Amino acid sequence: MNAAFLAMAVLSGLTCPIADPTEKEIKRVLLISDLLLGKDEFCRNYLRTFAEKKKKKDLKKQEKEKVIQEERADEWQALKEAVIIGQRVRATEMTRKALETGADPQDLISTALIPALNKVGERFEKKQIFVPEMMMAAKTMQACLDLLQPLMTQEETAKQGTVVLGTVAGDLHDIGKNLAKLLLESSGFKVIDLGVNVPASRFVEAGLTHQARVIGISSLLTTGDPYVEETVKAIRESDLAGKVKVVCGGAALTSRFVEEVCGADAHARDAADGIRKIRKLLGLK
Ligand code: B1M
Repeated sequence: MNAAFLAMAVLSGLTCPIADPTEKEIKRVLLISDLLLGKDEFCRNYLRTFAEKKKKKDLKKQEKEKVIQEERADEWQALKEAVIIGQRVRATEMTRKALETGADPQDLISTALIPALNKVGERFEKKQIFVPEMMMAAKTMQACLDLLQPLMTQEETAKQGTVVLGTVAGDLHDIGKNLAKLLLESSGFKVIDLGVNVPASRFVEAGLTHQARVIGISSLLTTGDPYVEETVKAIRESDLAGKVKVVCGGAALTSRFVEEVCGADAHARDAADGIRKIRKLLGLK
């Protein structure tokens, strides 16, 4: 009522009201009344006031986002440390909490989980930790990935074709392969997972049985290089020749070795790079 009365009073010639300046509604009415009566040249007062308001609101929002990001960075750092030292229960609880507060599973993997295992690898190389600790870290990482999997796998897979995936003979590492599987499935591929320590003949057999469009080979050990070469050769010399694309990934491999020495179609630097290259090789968008 005060605001409506004030507007009418301004219309009747009031130029200097005595009113409560902290009342937002009163301030708004005065600004708008001046504007509508042509007393606010080029609407300057009106525009300045609302621009300032918007600026303050944006600033508040930015500050809030910064606090959330800082809190998240702290939480993810703690998660990374829990994976490094193999605290499975703590790490899975943290992952669950991060998901509840809106974290993106893909971000969690690339910002916290993978860097954690890289750190474990560094410590192992420097002989600061040994195989049992490395195993505890790997199991912790896998338990976290198990929580993320249902959120990343598409209901309707196989639209883009079938990928046969496995870790080469002699190699028992499977976290990277499992991650590649997860991403492939979430990108609409059907994945036939052959597991670890897979001989060349099984890759060929599965490729034929499942009419695969792609065979993905994972290899983490430098001692696995001859097996990668052997597997690609076996595929090229089988009935799959010309029908299937071969993509290799894993810490032990380089583009030069994979593409020039082994003759595979592509080297995947990481799981996302693998998807990009598979799409390109298959001519998919
Ligand atoms: Co092992 N290990 N390990 N290990 N291990 C490495 C690989 C090592 C580099 C550690 C080091 O010394 N710094 C080293 C290899 C050195 C070398 O050969 N040059 C090593 C060694 C020596 C060993 C043992 C021999 C140790 C021993 O017993 N003395 C032994 C080997 C056993 C065997 O396989 N026969 C061994 C055992 C183990 C554990 C069992 C304890 C455990 C594995 C558990 C498991 O996988 N279930 C383990 C772990 C955890 C590691 C490290 C620390 C981490 C590996 C990992 O999971 N990385 C690793 C050090 C390191 O890599 N920094 C190490 C995270 C994963 C997400 O990355 O696998 O590279 P990655 O996968 C990526 C990409 O490469 C790509 O996408 C993934 C996601 O981005 N990718 C693909 C992988 N495959 C793909 C397939 C595709 C596409 C993309 O197809 C389409």
